[in-house]
Amino acid sequence: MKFFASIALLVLMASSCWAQELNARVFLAGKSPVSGSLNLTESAAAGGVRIIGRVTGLTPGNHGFHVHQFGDVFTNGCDSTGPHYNPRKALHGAPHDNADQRHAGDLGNIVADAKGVALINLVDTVVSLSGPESILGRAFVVHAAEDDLGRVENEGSTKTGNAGARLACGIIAIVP
Ligand SMILES: *[C@@H]1O[C@H](CO)[C@@H](O)[C@H](O)[C@H]1NC(C)=O
Ligand SMILES: [Cu+2]
Ligand SMILES: [Zn+2]
Repeated sequence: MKFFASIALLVLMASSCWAQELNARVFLAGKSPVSGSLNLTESAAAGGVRIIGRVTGLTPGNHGFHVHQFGDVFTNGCDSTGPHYNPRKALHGAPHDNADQRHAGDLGNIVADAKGVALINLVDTVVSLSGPESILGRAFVVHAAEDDLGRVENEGSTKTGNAGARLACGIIAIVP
């Protein structure tokens, strides 16, 4: 009996370890009326990081949505968060491009409705909340213009997707 009990305990411990989730939260704000929040969960079950969020105060349509390199929203607001987070020295791309053909931070566009509200619910398989390419402590940025996903023939497209001004941003923080 004791033997089976300890096996059961081991299995329980192992499965709670595998089932471990990592959570993070982001509050988006800036000099514009745009604001919002994001909840991030990394789990094996999701196959990556699920991002659930709501952003308000946008103009209707597509807005570039990225993880930028630094969580520095202090020096000069969203402008001091640096370039798109790019640990693999890739060109700018789309979320569905493979990991070596996009910036890790390239999450494409969020879409605002006629009232300027964008609801986000996506899973990304490139960003992570753990390991050497973790995005914790970096920042999300929401842009004024549409991200062209690196598909247009100009220099801006391969760097930023021509997504324009940074309307709101927020540091990616660990939560329970
Ligand atoms: C994020 O999670 C918090 C806490 O559970 C919840 O109150 C909030 O509504 C969530 N945000 C979104 C955008 O779903
Ligand atoms: Cu950006
Ligand atoms: Zn990029």
